[in-house]
Amino acid sequence: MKKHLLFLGAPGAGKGTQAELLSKANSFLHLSTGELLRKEIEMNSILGRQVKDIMHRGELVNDQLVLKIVKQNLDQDNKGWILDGYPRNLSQAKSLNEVLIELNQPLEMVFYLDIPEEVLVNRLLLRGRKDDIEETIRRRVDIYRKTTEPLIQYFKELSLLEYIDADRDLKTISSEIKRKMA
Ligand code: B4P
Repeated sequence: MKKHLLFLGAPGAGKGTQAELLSKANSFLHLSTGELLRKEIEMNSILGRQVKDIMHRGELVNDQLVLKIVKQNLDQDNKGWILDGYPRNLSQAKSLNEVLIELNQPLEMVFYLDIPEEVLVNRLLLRGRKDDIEETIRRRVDIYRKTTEPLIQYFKELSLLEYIDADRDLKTISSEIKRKMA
């Protein structure tokens, strides 16, 4: 079974939802950069204060800050891990590669969760998190198209990419993911 996994997809594609199910079932570390950054905001830490406005605008947080969080969390003796929401651009993908070489834990599979834009906008409006207002959602999608989407080709060329139709119910999607990583 593959145990070093990554979830890629637009905001609202269900990366967090699927990564949580899978990490619980296998006792893997679920490393969601979005979740870790939101915790820093809740705690009103120095980092939280630095990223609060950026996240509320739907923009990407500085690469160095995110890399620090990833390193702190991956540098542990984990049974396996699932990266959710990281990397989000080519520079983050290259930094990740260097970290994983250092840890001797190569990435084994990337699940690309594909979803039409109108479906994700509706999902996020329904969820109603602080950054789930229409203007911010459109901004997040725009940044995703420009900076994150090129990673699909990047991971395809590394023969790591697995395509998932994410416009289906949760159970159908998670069964397909389990089958592919088995
Ligand atoms: P994230 O926390 O990563 O959140 P996301 O992309 O909005 O959502 P995700 O795809 O995980 O959707 P979810 O499962 O929750 O990022 C938030 C912000 O953090 C970014 O905008 C950025 O500012 C910052 N950030 C994070 N990582 C960064 C990085 N590496 N670099 C720089 N900045 C970074 O699902 C959404 C909703 O859909 C939920 O309500 C869920 O219940 C529902 N849903 C899921 N699957 C469904 C299904 N199959 N059917 C119906 N509903 C479904």
